[in-house]
Amino acid sequence: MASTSTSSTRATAQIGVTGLAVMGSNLARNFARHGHTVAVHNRTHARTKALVDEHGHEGNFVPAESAEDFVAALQRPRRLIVMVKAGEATDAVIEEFAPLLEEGDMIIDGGNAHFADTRRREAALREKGIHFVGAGISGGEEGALNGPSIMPGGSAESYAALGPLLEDIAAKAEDGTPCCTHVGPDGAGHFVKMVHNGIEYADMQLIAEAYDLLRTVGGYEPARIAETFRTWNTGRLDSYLIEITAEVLAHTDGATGRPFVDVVADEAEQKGTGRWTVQTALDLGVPVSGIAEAVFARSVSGHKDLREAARALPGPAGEPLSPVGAEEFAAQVEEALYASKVVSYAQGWNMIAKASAEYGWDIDLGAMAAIWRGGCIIRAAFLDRIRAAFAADPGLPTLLADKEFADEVGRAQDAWRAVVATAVRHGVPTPGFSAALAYYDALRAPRLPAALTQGQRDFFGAHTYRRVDREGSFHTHWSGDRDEERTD
Ligand code: 2AM
Repeated sequence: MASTSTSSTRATAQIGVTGLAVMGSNLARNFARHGHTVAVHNRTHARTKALVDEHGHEGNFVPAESAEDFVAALQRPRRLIVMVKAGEATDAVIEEFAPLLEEGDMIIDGGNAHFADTRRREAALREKGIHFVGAGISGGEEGALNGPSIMPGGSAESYAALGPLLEDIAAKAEDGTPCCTHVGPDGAGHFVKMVHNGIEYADMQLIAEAYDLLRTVGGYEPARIAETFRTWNTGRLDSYLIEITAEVLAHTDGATGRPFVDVVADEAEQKGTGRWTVQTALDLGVPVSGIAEAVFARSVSGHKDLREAARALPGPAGEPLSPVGAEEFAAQVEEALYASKVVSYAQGWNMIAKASAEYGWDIDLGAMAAIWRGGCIIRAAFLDRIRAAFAADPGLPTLLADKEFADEVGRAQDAWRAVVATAVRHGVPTPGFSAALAYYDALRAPRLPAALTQGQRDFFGAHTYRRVDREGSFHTHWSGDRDEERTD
């Protein structure tokens, strides 16, 4: 039951949550429902009061009006979760609480912080002996309450004291294991959360393209497409995003009686984690074309002015397929969707591997798949197979090199090519499917035209090239005798 806090508050709470908007409140309730005593605090006390008034019966809450009371309510080492809007608010809260904490205490940032901010905050607090844990939390409001996927970074020492509590409230995978693990030092947790969101963007874009093709080329109505997705959801595409897609497509708008999807403005918005993923991938030099195309596709949709200006451009006169042809086509789209999905996950995992090496995080790649099996937005049956692929070979250079995935994608390639070709013929934009297929073809190509690119670079900028038959760097005297010189 809720008790009233005073400045002589006894330290009874195992965990504290400050920032009690929906995510923070739900996380606090999740801890309380699991039998933990939770200190709760919010800049505006009314929110704290509302939480305890409405949900006090769910467990033990210790409401605190002042920062001092909040800190005093926490058992040591103190575990203080911050659930405020990422950015300046996080720094403001850290500034407020850090002076009240002691060595060994922990500040856990459960917001969607940029991993570079988390690295900065972790380093600054480490100097004061305070652990700073950037924890990615996925699953939205519902997940926060009933079991999210949690990706904590920070020191191993902090995880020893914090991990069991987080694992307690995290989602559980089908085999019962918690969807929470220590990802790695400093910003590793927020980094993988960012990539999780990037993969989510790619998944959503691929699903949207599948819908567009079924509708525009296949001639299916939204309700029929919902049925198709429901069927796909019983197979290898079994996932939360496919499941909710079917729900959205089956929904009829109450006001007009039209399919809901037809009354929504077709301009996709974004909060920024997809963009961060692509910006970071560019810095790391990792090709995440599936995620990039997804971010750009949202951007294109939002450019009303450009779309308006281009509306009169001619397109092909593609007729919808016959009913029999449409069914065959739908089966091909399932294959294209699956193969493209494997590619975008392969790219996401490459990005995690590269960052892990770059920052010395030593991330267990299979464990990331394991903790995304439940709770989070990209949860899917298929993640257990990614876990298994890395368990079989922790040094796997790409998911596409795993025998099972390689066989499956190889079997899908004819359908995949047919779908992309059909999309092009009908003038349906499929940047996700197309980019994934181009990546697949680029990786398997025995020779790439990059050799020509190198020649051009050497021609205009003397940038030099390497040869296939000899060691060293070379430059050709393009403007003179065209003799070759070794430059290293
Ligand atoms: P509030 O209720 O006092 O506005 C989401 O906005 C949550 O973050 C809310 O709980 C909000 O508190 C809190 N928040 C936003 N900015 C903050 C800041 N600078 N300091 C403390 N809490 C903040």
